[in-house]
Amino acid sequence: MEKEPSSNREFPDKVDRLYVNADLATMSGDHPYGMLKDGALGISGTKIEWVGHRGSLPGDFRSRAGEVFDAGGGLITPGLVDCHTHLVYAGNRAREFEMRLQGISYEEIARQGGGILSTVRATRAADEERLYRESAPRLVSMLCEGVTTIEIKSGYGLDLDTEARMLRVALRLGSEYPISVVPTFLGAHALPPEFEGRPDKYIDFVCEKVIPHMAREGLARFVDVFCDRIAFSREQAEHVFEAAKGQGLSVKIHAEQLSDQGGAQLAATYGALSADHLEYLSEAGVEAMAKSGTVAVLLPGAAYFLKEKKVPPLDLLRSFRVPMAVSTDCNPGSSPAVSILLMMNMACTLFGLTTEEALKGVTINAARALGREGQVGSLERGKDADFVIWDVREPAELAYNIGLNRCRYIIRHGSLARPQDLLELLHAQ
Ligand code: DI6
Ligand code: FE
Repeated sequence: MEKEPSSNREFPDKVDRLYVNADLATMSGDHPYGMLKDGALGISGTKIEWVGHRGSLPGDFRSRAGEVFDAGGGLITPGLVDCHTHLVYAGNRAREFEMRLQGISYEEIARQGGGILSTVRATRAADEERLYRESAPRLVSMLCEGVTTIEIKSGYGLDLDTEARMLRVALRLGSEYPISVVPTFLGAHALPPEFEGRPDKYIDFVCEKVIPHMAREGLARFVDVFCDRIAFSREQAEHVFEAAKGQGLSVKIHAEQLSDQGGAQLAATYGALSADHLEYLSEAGVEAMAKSGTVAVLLPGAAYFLKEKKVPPLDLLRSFRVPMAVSTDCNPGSSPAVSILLMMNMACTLFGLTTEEALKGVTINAARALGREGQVGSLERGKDADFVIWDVREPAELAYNIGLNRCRYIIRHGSLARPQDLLELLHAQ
């Protein structure tokens, strides 16, 4: 018999607010979804104080709760975590989409100086205010679907000033909206035109000048590298990881998206929190990730948009017990997606995840990919009061619906908002 999650703790003398009349997908313990039917959730300040069955509340719970909130018979999940985005950029690549529809490949467009470099030109030309204004609507769309933690990468500047500007905009988004932003430096995303033919020189610049600057200024928590045949080699990635390590920053990698370069294996030896994409991941790569506890971040939006036929090696990832996360990869070239719910659906239909794996992938496992599993990703006492009230009966409905957003309330650090409040905040700015 699987154990149901329970609070194992007496109801406290006082909580600020008690949420009742909801099922809780706690995503903790070994019960499917950590499901707690007819649960109750007490918060104090910015933290979860108590999680348990409504039936186990003491008789005088009403006088011990500052407020009792009726969740209307809905479902409460942890706040969703989008652990891989390139949300801050200027312009768009609709024109390249049209080219691809005419048969020109993503790699060919990149080789012709389009692709990532066309977004680099637009982003370099945008000042901080414009970058902020172009990025905020994407962020708010995500918030409206219950995302309360988001990772945002740089990588469309490829020079010190623009990379720093992107990360400042990412942090500003996190201070103006109710969302926790985790900034990642992705200087090794593409080779900027001024370093054409000299990739090693660019990597030296990233390692010697830019990474120390980002670390000093507190602009990045992680360092990421795009390791593939149209980007950087394993050796170059290793150089970047050494520099990150020297600054005390953890690493991540875009690996095995278009070909198998052994990038995930390399990243695992550096204790990477995650390796992302992974369609071409080998068994040796899976084994190395299992050993280092590296999370596999699956990005079905990119596979869909690029019409990639190869799927990540799900059976191997499962049998080696590598935690799997799911994310939007929100970016203008390969995944112009802001819907984490749609990504859950695609992870199931395109990659073969179960609906429970999909929800784990955007909660506890995504939190792990950001080293935040102690704070967010599940409904447990002591964690941040970040959760979502959905107007659904079954957690499977979240991955099942296509384009239907049943999010009613978003609670982040204890403060409650409705999707319409967040849209109003956007339009008031
Ligand atoms: N992999 C991706 O899918 C994106 N970046 C990366 O390293 C693509 C980014 C773009 O095309 O703008
Ligand atoms: Fe990406």
